[in-house]
Amino acid sequence: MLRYLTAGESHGSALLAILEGCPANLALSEDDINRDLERRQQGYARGERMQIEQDKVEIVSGVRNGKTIGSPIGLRVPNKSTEFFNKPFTQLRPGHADLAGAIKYNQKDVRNILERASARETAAKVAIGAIAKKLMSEFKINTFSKVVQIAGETDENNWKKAIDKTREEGDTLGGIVEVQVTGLPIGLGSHVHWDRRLDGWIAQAVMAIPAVKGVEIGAGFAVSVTPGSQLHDELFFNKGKGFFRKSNNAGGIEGGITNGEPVVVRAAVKPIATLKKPLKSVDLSSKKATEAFVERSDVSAVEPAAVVAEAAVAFELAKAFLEKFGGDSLEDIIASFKAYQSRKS
Ligand code: EPS
Repeated sequence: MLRYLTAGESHGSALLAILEGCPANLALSEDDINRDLERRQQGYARGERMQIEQDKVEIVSGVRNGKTIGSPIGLRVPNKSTEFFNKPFTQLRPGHADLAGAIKYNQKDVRNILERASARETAAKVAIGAIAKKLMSEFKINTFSKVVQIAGETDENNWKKAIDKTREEGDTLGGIVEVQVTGLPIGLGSHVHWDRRLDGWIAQAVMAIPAVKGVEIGAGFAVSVTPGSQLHDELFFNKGKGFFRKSNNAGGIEGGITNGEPVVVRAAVKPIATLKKPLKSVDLSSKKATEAFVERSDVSAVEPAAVVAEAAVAFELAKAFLEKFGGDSLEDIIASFKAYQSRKS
């Protein structure tokens, strides 16, 4: 089974990730991963931290002579900015993990919660997702993402204006991102049991990205107001194409299984909780009214969230792909995939 763990604090020495279950003989370089790390750092609403960091991965294990060898792949992304690591604070930030985390883990210094709750962790997730994407690209399965809107603005020029204004005001903004995966075979995931449904895996993975408050697949919440006659994607068949549809309201998944259409996932991302113009709050130590803690932050996490959601979805699809066609080497998987393709139609 494909699985991963991440470790590391936002201002600690580095972020770490281990990917276990990746087959042998996949060509993999640090550049394959660095491309996505660089994309995650981009964004008009990014703040000062991204001027400091230049995220670059070190592949510590699992790759030899440019190819995976089947052993766990260890990754390390060093942090350049570590100066806040020893700066304690107690003025809880509404919207962040501060209060719940400090109570749960019995911490007097909220820094012990902030450091791991920070969306900096998503650099490790993106590194893992880049490997999942590389594996799937061997089978012509490709993953894309985009920003759908920021603060309700669907036009890039308009959302940039909104970001400028919001930066001035010391406020933050949310929005919606979309991920699409093309080239998928019919048959990833399963209808037979709740914890094998692929839409369930995707929803969990995307909802677990910091700041995500809603996940939609295909028509999403619009299914509640669309009659069945307009919602369900009618089936067609011809010899060249095989089975096909003229619409994709199901978002590529029916009965928890890929149906051969692109998988389409959207996520609603809330505004970042650290505001330059702080909200009313309470001090964890004195219990007195205070303003929330202010630290350097971005105006919006929506642009990087698109790249992070892409990684999260790619990982879940690679996991489902290996469950269906899995083998210890890339050659075994290619043989299994070809055999399945040849009996499909
Ligand atoms: C982030 C690094 C962080 C923030 C942001 C994400 O750096 P710093 O806290 O040093 O400015 O820019 O953190 C959050 C959005 C958050 O919720 O904590 C990154 O690398 O993406």
